[in-house]
Formats: sequence, C-alpha cells, structure tokens
Amino acid sequence: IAYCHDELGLATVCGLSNISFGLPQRSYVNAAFLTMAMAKGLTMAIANPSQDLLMHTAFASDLLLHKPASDTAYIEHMAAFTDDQAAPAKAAKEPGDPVYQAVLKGNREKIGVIVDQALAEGRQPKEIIETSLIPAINQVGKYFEDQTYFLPQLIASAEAMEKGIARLTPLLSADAKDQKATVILATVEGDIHDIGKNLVALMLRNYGYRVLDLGKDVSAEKIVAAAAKEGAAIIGLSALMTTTMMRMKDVVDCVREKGCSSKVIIGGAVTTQSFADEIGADGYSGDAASAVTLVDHLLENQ
Ligand code: B1M
Repeated sequence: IAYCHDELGLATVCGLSNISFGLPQRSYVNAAFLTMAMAKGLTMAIANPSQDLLMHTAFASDLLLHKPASDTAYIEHMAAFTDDQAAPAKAAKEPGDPVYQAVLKGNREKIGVIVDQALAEGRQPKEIIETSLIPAINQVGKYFEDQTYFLPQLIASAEAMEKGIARLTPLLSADAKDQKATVILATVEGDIHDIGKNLVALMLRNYGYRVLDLGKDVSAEKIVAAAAKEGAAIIGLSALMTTTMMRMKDVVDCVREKGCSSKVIIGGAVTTQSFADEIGADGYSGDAASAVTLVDHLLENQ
C-alpha cells in the first residue's frame, strides 16, 4: 500500500477480513489492520458498512490523519451513536437560507459559491452579513455553549464565516468615501476572536475612516505604541472572553500612563457599557454599525 501510495501515486483498494482468518474476535484485528493500512495511504477498503467498529475506526482514522472535513464528518457520524442526537435535528429545522446554512454547517468549501448565488439573486452584501452570516455564527455559539456542537464544528463555522465575509468585503469597500481620522483596532492580548473586530474595521473603512488593524492577541504596549506613532484619534478594542476583557483595562491604563491622546472604545460579546465605564474607556458599542456612530460622536465632541 505504501509503495503504491508513495512511489507510484496510485489509489489502492483491499479486503480486510483475510488478515484475521483463523483468529478469535476477528473484528478487532480487522479494525487494527484498517487503521494501519489507512495510515500507509489505503484509498478504499472492502468491508461490511454495518459493522460499527469498522465504521467508527475508519472515521476516527480519517480524523487523526487530518483528511479534509474529517473532523465534522466524525462528529456527524458519531451523532447517531451518542445520547445527544440533537445536532442534526436542530440544524435541519433552521431557515432554508443557504448562506445561513453554510455557516451553520461549517461549509468552508462552498460558501464562496453560495454567497455568489445570493448576490446573483439580488441580495445586498450588507444585508447578507447582517441577516445571514451574523445570526448563523451566533447560533453556532449557542450550539457550542449547550454542547450540541464541538470545537471542530465551531472552527469550521468560523472559517466559513470568514470566507463569506472575505467574499463580500470588496463589494462593501467600493462605497468608501474620503478618509477621515485614524482608528487603531485590535483584539486584546490572549484573545484570538477577530470576526467581530473585522466587521468593525469593515464598517469604519466604509464610512471613510483610516483603519489600522493590528490583528488579534495584541499587547497593550503594542496597541498604544501604534496609536502614538500613527496619531490615532481612536483606539478600538475587541474582547470576546471573560478571561480577556480585563486586558482592555490594561490598554486604558497604558494610554493614561504614556499620555497618549487617543480615545479608547470597546466592544465584543462579553463587554457592556457599565464595564466600559468601570475601566475608564471613552465609549462602548454593541455592534459594528453603532461603532461608527460612536466614533463619529466622540470625534465631533473633541
Ligand atoms: Co470562541 N468562544 N473560543 N471561537 N467563540 C466564544 C466567544 C464563547 C462565548 C463560546 C461559548 O462558550 N459559548 C466562549 C467564551 C466564553 C466566555 O469567556 N464568556 C469561547 C471560547 C471559550 C473559546 C475558546 C477558549 C474555545 C477553546 O479553545 N476551548 C477559544 C479561545 C481561544 C483564545 O481566544 N485564546 C475559542 C476559539 C474560537 C474559534 C477560533 C474557533 C472561533 C474564532 C474565530 C475568529 O474569530 N477568527 C470562535 C468563535 C467563532 C466563537 C463564537 C461562536 C462566535 C464569535 C463571533 O465571531 N461572533 C463565540 C460564541 C458567541 O459569541 N455567540 C465564541 C460573531 C461576531 C460578529 O460577534 O465578535 O461579538 P462579536 O462582534 C459583534 C459585537 O460584539 C461588536 O460588533 C460585532 C458585530 O456587530 N463588536 C464590537 C465586537 N468587537 C467590537 C469592537 C468595537 C465595537 C463593537 O469597538 C472597537
């Protein structure tokens, strides 16, 4: 198998059961052989698909061999064999919007085409983001919270969402007006969630602001140094976790310490207006659209 796979680039198929001929409890030997053969590059096995042990082994082996989409395939396959069969049932009940479904099901491969179809049907980029992509990723978050979804599904959905946004971004930026003040954006240290922050960047750019996006997991020092260097009027911070929201206070403290003139605004699912007040931030916004209004307002009142 290895020779065919590695040297000749050929697909292989083999039967499993001869390997265990004459032995007791043959299914374990067959399953072990299947795993070893798959690791050497076996393309296809002739086996009885009604044997749970073999099928579970095949899905688990694909997963460990990191074959494309094998993570979500494993979870979906196992859903039928665990007590919690809620995931597929719940997903099937969702609205029939293909863009929503693509994020919900983590369809990273086809989301671009699906978004193109939605555009061809006359849907507007902003409307697709607000009524399909964001509600879908929020639903994924709820499934993750109640443990209907597992981490690979969360990752697949996030990647599908990112690809969907990436497809729509150029269409939104086409409306950009003249550049206004500079805004530094970052997700705070220890936090790698950036979908919301990227939407805020998109909206601010769309409304003419010069946005410098420092990315995710960015330290307070780096954020404040960039703000000072670029003469940023606003520092915008995002945090999605209870464990990282206090890093926003580090930035506010660092701004004061270094005598930096930028105003600090915050956002992200875990944050609130009262938290912003508590840490001494200059503003809070609950979504990307109101982040623009907030920045407009703060700069008008300077
Ligand atoms: Co994770 N994650 N995640 N995650 N994730 C959450 C946040 C969580 C709530 C899920 C859950 O348990 N229900 C939970 C945090 C719990 C908590 O602390 N309260 C969580 C966890 C625990 C984790 C990990 C630790 C999981 C693990 O490894 N065990 C890990 C974190 C690693 C780390 O950061 N160090 C992790 C990883 C990930 C992925 C990588 C898989 C992926 C992120 C991919 C990416 O961002 N590139 C991911 C995702 C996708 C989520 C959920 C499902 C969705 C987040 C999202 O993108 N929402 C999330 C559950 C949820 O929120 N429902 C969850 C859509 C986005 C548009 O909303 O970011 O809130 P949001 O942004 C909004 C507003 O908040 C606002 O505007 C946006 C839109 O209008 N906004 C701002 C945001 N920033 C703003 C800044 C502003 C103004 C407005 O001014 C500057």
